[in-house]
Amino acid sequence: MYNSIGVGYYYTPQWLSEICVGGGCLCSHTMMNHEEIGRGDFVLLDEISPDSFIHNLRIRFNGGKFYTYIGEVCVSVNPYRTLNIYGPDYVSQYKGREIFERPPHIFAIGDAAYKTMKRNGKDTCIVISGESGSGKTEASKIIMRYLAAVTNLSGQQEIERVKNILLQSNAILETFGNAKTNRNDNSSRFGKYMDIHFDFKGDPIGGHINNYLLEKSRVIVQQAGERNFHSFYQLLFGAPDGEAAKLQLKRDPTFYHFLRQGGVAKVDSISDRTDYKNVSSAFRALNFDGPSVDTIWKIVAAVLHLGNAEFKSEGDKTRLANSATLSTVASLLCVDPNELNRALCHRVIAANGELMEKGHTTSEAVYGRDAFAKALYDRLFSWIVERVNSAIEVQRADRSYNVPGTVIGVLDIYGFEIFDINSFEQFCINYCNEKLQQLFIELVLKQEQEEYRREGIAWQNIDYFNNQIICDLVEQQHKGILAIMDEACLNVGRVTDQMLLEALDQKLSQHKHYTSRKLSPLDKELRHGSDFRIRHYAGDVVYDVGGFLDKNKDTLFQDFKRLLYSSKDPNIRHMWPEGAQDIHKEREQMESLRLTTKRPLTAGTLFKNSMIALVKNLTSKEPFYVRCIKPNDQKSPVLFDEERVRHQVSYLGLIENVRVRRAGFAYRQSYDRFLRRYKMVSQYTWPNFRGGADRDGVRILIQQQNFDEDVVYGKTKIFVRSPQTLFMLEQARARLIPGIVIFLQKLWRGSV
Ligand code: AD9
Ligand code: MG
Repeated sequence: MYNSIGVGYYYTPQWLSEICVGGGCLCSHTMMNHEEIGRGDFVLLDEISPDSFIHNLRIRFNGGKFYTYIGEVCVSVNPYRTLNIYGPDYVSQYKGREIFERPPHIFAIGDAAYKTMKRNGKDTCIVISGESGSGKTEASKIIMRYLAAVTNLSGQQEIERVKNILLQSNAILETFGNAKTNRNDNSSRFGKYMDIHFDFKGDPIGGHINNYLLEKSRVIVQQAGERNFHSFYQLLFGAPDGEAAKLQLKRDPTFYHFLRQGGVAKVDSISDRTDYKNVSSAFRALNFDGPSVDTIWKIVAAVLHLGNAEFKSEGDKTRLANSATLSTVASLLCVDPNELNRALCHRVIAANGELMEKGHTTSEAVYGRDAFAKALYDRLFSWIVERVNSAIEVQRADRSYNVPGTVIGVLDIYGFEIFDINSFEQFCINYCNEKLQQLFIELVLKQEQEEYRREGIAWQNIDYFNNQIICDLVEQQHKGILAIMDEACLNVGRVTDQMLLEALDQKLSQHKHYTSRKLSPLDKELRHGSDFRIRHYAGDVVYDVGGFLDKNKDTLFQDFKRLLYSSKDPNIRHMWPEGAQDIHKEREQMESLRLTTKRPLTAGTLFKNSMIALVKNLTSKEPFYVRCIKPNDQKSPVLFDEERVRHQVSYLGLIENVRVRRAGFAYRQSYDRFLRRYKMVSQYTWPNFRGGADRDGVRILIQQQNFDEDVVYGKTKIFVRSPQTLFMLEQARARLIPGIVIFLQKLWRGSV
């Protein structure tokens, strides 16, 4: 049964249809008789077009089927309702099975990543992408729960403990790093990459989290309809009375300036009280000691109080208008109130070779207060991640863990987003999504096709949009937006955001993916003189350049750092080690920095470097993909907004993915490895093939098994079209292994 597409074709072997027709369907997602719920693999569509793709997705969505494959890529549509498909009964259906054996499910991707890691002894990773609210974080948690459910068959207590803390770490990170946005009630406002380490038996023994750029501006301002980070509301609504009194908190969120901006405090889908309880128990599970938990909530409360600090000018001086706030914040941060007052109203500067105190204007003081609040929360978040990491790290003390293990990485990062006003944070988030799309293109679309060419396999090229041009627009050395921004930051004080925009216009006016108001005055979408637009792979986004330089430079007056280092709370001191620096030494250092023109790296450059490192890390592992789709903007379980879905399918490159996959091969392996794994299935290759090169051995083995039609021989590798062939080889191997083991045992005992 050949389905001809260009030069390549996709093959469904006869035996598979026979099994299905005979009932007991092993491969329900691949077969025609499941018409009522569409095709479980887009590769099997009669015609590949956006219309047929959307049609299939819609049928499946309406029929309650939210997962569909493109080969081994899982397309997941957010169901926006609780599904009964993640329990132990489902775990047992997917455990150890091949992807195509069961109907499409995200468990199968988790299992494939796990099985591949174990089988090949190679690190794997699961890259989950899709726009904001499409279901990435939920998918990552489902995968983690699945991996927990299928491991530790021997029931070791320590492994159970590790699994529990890995799962509970999510509650902590979401409390401090997630928030309600207009796109998602539980939106990740930081990027998360988690490595789960496994021992040689395949049991989880620890993990490590890398966090990426928290959207800290949310601490001080939220757009209409949005909230601050969940932590603030959990504390206000969930803390017991005694705790709230100790932190001098009023339960009313509208009392706090930093919680008033978005106009919402309660979210229907969220119970802050319950979440406070959950995060408290997660703290216990991860062994956060009492004083550490106290520090955490004290900082959260201090940020709230700090937001209410107001300033007034008296003559040429600026003073705090509400001294009660000052003493509350000082007591929560365990610092001297006079020193806090000084740091809020003045800063130490070097002038004419002398150090002197300079009073702030009221607007400088408000700016300083906000920067202080953002930095406090940001450092707290990083410190929490550090603590989580020390709780989940692999315990090297145990000898058995010294055996080099393997890793499954799970990437759940903030999705592509467009708001009414998009700032530096959206710019970074969307750039991050460009990088992930580029990785997908590289690995799934480009390398795949290049490999066919390299191996001398006949191939008809499939076109796709390569977003490298947009990655370059942002990250290219000297010419990219980040470089232009960094150059402007060298002259901060003299260069304004408006001047930055002019520099961008000047250098990027010819770029196809960049426009600004000045370059295109009649463009209605660019409403303000401070707007510029990037034509992203996932759509056009208009950014407001206001605040870009400041956020990129990301400095905090040294006075605050010194203040926090003087805290009597050792945890706070630990968070601010650079505050220890002697003020005179710091001046010298500043001077030498000025002379050598070396500057601390900007937020944008740090983010870029972390993205490059992330991509390098993912490239070193065998990737599995979950591509998440948001069915509508109303969070409705019944609405399939065709236009919204069509747009996502298009920019995710899913149609091209189906084309490459359908015309291609499900599996490839070098001849020597292939032969080593399957040589036992043929008497000509077992125990060793002596009749020529590995390639000849593979050819004989394949011919003998009657798989000739399903494979192509490349220069160094064999290419197998359908996963079913591989499945049958695996089964044959599994059937023979016990006999071989018995034979070897007898051989050792000398009884043969
Ligand atoms: V963002 O980029 O962090 O803003 P995500 O992570 O893509 O976004 P998330 O996983 O948070 O989206 O999903 C959004 C909401 O959709 C969840 O809070 C759930 O209410 C809903 N959702 C997503 N996936 C599922 C699911 N498999 N089952 C039930 C789901 N509900
Ligand atoms: Mg998320």
